[in-house]
Amino acid sequence: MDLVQRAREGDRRALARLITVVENQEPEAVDFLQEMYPHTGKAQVIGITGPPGSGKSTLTDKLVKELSKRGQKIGIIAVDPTSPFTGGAILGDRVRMSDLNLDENVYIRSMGARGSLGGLAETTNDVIKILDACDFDYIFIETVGVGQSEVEIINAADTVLVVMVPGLGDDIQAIKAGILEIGDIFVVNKADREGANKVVLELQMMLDLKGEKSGWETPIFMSDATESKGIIEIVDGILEHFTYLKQSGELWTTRRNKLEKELLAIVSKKLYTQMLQRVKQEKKLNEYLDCIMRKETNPYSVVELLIKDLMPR
Ligand SMILES: Nc1nc2c(ncn2[C@@H]2O[C@H](COP(=O)(O)OP(=O)(O)OP(=O)(O)O)[C@@H](O)[C@H]2O)c(=O)[nH]1
Ligand SMILES: [Mg+2]
Repeated sequence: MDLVQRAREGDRRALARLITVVENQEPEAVDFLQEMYPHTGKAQVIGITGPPGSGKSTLTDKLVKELSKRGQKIGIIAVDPTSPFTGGAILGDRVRMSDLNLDENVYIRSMGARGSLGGLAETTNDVIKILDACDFDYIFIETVGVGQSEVEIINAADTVLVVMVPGLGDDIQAIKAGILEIGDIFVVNKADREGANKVVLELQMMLDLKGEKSGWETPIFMSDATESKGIIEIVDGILEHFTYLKQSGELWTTRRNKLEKELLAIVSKKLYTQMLQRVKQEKKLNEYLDCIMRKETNPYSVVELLIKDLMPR
């Protein structure tokens, strides 16, 4: 039996190996992804984002436990775009989620930025597909929401949950408007701390100001993740959002838009690699280089020549 079949039948070691093959973009990766593709599309992908230390991991841990209790299968992808290694934050996540490792309904995978950040977003997407094809019902992605690549990663989600906390500073306006745009669900965590109600009110005001552009009324929940308070309501909210997406047809249109971007990204990567390969094999390349060195021509003219030679009529 091949790796994909074994992983789909619940073999965790096969699953881990499969993810590694895809992460490292080993030659078999494309074959595996092709084989899995027909089995994708069923899972709800949930992105969890918010400021560092707001309780994303603690909250994810509790939400996942509740879903597992309901008999669901859950995959968790912990992304750390800032760390080229599996550094401190991820280690912390591992510790906090350690008892989830023993839950047979749950699979946890950490990903650090080994290559480019764009590459991280790309492989995250592929890892989502693998988990989806292996019949995980829910896939959680946790990332600190600041830079471009984090936004890209979070774009892979059907439902984006933004975690806020009291005491981020007096001015909640300081929070980038971007986060207001991407959130489908807001959670004010650390509600045991002073100022949680104020954050809820301010968020509500900002959401009202923004106005709803779809039929989904963005809810704001409060939680004390360490004490497991408010968890059931948030889980129900997450499920409700997926139902909304399916019933309104929004799931189809947004996934189709994402597919278009993904397809174009694959095409451009492939074209780029192939064209560059051909440039490198160009017999006249050395000759051109010498000519440029002797100032008989310049890089800009040579680029034009190279591209002209490569482009099929
Ligand atoms: N008082 C209180 N503390 C909390 C709550 N939720 C999480 N914490 C604590 O806040 C700290 C950070 O929690 P994490 O879950 O690691 O936060 P995070 O957002 O995943 O952090 P990074 O991944 O490092 O950005 C930990 O010490 C938690 O125990 C809460 O509801 N109330
Ligand atoms: Mg975390």
